[in-house]
Amino acid sequence: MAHLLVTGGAGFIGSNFVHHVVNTTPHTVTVLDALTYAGNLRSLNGIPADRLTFVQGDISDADLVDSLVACADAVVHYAAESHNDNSLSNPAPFVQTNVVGTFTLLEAVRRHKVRFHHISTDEVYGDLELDDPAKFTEQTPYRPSSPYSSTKASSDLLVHAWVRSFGVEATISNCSNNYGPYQHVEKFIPRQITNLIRGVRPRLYGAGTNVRDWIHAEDHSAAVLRILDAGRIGETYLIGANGEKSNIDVVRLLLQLMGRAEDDFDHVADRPGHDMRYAIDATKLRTELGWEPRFRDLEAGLSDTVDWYRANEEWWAPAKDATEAAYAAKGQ
Ligand code: NAD
Ligand code: TDX
Repeated sequence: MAHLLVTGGAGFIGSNFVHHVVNTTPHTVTVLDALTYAGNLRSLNGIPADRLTFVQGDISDADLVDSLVACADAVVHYAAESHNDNSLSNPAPFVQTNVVGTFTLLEAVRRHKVRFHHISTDEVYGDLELDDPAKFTEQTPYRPSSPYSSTKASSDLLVHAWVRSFGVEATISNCSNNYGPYQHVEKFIPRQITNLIRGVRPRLYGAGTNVRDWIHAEDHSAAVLRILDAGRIGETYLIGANGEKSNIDVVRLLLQLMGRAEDDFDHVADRPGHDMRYAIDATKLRTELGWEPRFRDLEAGLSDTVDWYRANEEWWAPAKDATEAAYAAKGQ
């Protein structure tokens, strides 16, 4: 049994990870989360009090971080500003949280010699052409496009440097696009599902031919736990489940699952600098650590996700109007 410090554990993927840890291991967890607009304490409902301690605070608060890291056996670092669109309108919090916050955590794990796992994204590798047979591997050069992905790339480079220069015991994972319960309504899939629940047409950026490589958050969590247990220090592992699909096909699938005509959506203004395609080759994770995804059928996974948003309107409704007002102001 171990005690994990999970940063960003009130966010989408962090909260899924905390549920996964509590359900599948004897570990106890402290969540450190600033509860920004993206954090939601209700995402941790149902977790027994003897397994979870919640601390509201900022990962850039060096004294607070030091005191929490001192009591942990391992840190799993999810906290970030995570939305590309927000990083285009206001990049400052992305630099602060994603770069300075990660630096603050690295200094604490260095002082206390605590195992560190850094959660990152496939977006650090830039994008691929639609007709390129290649996928991202651990050897793909960094080429981030947006303020968001460039700050995530910066944080990855800090982790590598702290491993090599100071002997910090860290691993990194770069995962593709996640879907599942507890995802904020600003993101593509929950935005369209909650629009459809409210009778509003889905909004597709540009032509909608951009491809994302979808993985269920539960599969991401299992992979992270596996890397924490058996990953080699200093190594990067790519996480993906062969879930490539164009945005327009995802929207058509959601329309079909929710009983609407498949052309019942609108094209809106494209995202500036919009990455065309992401695709992960997860061979290293599969062969070295024996991880395999459980959710292999995107349609079934999306159907479960639609059911979750239908059953949990009180979770997402408070954020919906403000999120849509901000999109409307940008013509999206
Ligand atoms: P999210 O926006 O849903 O959650 C982020 C959480 O971090 C929120 O609870 C927020 O309150 C917290 N937070 C933000 N700033 C903080 C700060 N300064 N101090 C403490 N807490 C702070 O994000 P997500 O989609 O769950 O992403 C989690 C991590 O996974 C991020 O590091 C992201 O880069 C990475 N990732 C996400 C995806 C994806 O598809 N969403 C894919 C690959 C990697
Ligand atoms: O309304 C929309 N319409 C639309 O067409 C929204 C919100 C998005 N899109 C498009 C843009 C992208 O091509 O859908 C795709 C997915 O968009 P997002 O959900 O914003 O995700 P993305 O930009 O791909 O980044 C996500 O995956 C990688 C996460 O938000 C990141 O945190 C993660 O690192």
